Amino acid sequence: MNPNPIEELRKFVSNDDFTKLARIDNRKLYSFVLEFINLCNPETVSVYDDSKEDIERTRRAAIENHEEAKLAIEGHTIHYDGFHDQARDKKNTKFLVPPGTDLGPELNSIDREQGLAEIREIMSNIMRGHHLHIKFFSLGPANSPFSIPALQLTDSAYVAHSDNLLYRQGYQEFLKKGSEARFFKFIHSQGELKDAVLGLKVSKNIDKRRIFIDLEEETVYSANTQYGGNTIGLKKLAMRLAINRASNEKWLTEHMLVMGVHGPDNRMTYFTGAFPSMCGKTSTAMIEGESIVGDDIAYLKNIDGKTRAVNVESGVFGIIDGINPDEDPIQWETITTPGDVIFTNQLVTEDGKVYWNGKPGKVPENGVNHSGEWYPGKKDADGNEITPSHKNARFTFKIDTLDNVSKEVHSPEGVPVSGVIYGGRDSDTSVPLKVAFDWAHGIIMYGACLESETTAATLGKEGVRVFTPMSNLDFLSLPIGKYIQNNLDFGKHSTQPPDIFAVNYFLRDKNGKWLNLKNDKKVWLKWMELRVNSEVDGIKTPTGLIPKYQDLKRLFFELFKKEYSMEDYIIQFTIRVPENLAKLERMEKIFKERVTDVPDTVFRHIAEQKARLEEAREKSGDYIPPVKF
Ligand code: SPV
Ligand code: MN
Repeated sequence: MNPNPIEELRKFVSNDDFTKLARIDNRKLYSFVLEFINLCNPETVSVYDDSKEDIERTRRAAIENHEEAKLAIEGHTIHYDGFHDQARDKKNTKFLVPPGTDLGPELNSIDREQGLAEIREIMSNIMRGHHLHIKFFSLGPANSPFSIPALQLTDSAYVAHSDNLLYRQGYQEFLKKGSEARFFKFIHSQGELKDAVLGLKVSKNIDKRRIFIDLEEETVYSANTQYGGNTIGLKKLAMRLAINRASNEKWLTEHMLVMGVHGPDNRMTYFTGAFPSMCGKTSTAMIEGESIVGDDIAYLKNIDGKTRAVNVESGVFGIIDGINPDEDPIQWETITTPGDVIFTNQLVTEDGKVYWNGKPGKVPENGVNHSGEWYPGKKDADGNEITPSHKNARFTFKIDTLDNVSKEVHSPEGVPVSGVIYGGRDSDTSVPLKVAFDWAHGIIMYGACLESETTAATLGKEGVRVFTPMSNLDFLSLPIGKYIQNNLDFGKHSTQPPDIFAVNYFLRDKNGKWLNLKNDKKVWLKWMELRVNSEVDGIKTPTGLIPKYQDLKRLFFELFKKEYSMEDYIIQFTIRVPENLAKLERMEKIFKERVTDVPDTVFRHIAEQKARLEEAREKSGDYIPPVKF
């Protein structure tokens, strides 16, 4: 270690920036920054504090550095990721594990020394000719027992700009905490660049794309990529570090929305909800009429016996596909009015307008997108049609710009959690809505046994049913069995653990027809709100309690003036015994073969659910309508 790292840093930065660094009393920070300046060899370096000027400086840099181009609407910009860099790269995302550590077969890992050598070689001189941005953030609200300080080093002004929209500034937190700060560290480089459209540049050496996570040092390395899920340190990279830290400290880091649902007489009830990517998490969190606290990542703690949650973020990196003013009025408003919004991987026409798949209006005849010059019918090298925008094309904006943001969004104490929701993409098994018998039943049957069909949010084939406990498998940094045990234990430390619900927005009939409309989830949320306040009963089925027809009928009418028919209720809420049994078989096999340290109660709950289903089948057959229970 350099004996005097702060003095050494003087050579690389302006006087002002030097002062910013030196005011933070943290030698570990100086050493980290110096180490990576020496390794990556940037041409210039800037240090940013929380000031408006510095935030504006980053925004300008993204445009001047050809990482974002201005669009017709004031404040809007477009950024492109390379054609093969449009989603999280699971294959090249690895944990660096010391000898003797085994994260289990489902988690991707590499020997720590070997991984460090590989990433150091890739990152050696990687920032030659680039500008390095050094930025300070807080994961979670400032001055909060939940929050974690984080340091981001990146040579991408787009990443830095995204960080500014998505996270709370943390320079003041670093000043305050000084040498006590236990901060996460992120080091990212786009690597060598090549020309794309609109004068923008994209990462060239995709074969050398790596995201390596060092739990021991709480550091994540990301190289030769631009896509936000691979690069924005505080997002999914920090989430993996936080899951590990939470496990050591007995709290939870979850892939969850946080929202307030309005009940009768101005009652506000808070829920968290875990859904895999592209399965309705953001659209649930932003639903009209309710209050959004967060849409992607939550920290949950039991404080004085009460479960509370914060949104780790302060912005939204949301999917744009299909967004329209009728079904998504709140998001539509934000992305069509002037303000600080980054669009990624949409079609841009000559007049500087963006077009995305499913946007109302005519599909433009031409324009540019992530594939270059675009025209209708354009195909990729495998003969697949390239749509105007990528399915995983996104927008980024500050959460405060939403009309329905909760007033608790920055509350340092977080919000009290009354219900936890699990949801996946399931075309044929689970009913649209049910509530667990108790915490352990919910954690195991709805959380740990969650399956979902793959989407464009990760590279690879879509529509394949995969196991994703708590919608969190992509981000787990500890053995799955231990993570499930942590969740089971968490409920024991709450004097009144939240009720656990499962929703399924993707159920289809035998002919493949969707059984629900996108906005039916509004009804499900209202029912959950009543349920946690003991104002509606459920019907006991082998897989949990389901709503009564009368209650849903009333809610559909109150919300939409719609007559919800008994026929619809029956087809949606019929318990599909063969599919449920098949799922339990799959789960048993997965837990036996692919998961280590599975708590015994998991097998017990599976066996009990199986027995309940078999007994019901004896009595009422394979497909059991709710009226039979
Ligand atoms: C997700 O895929 O779950 C996202 C976007 O929220 S990403 O940043 O890619 O993780
Ligand atoms: Mn997510």
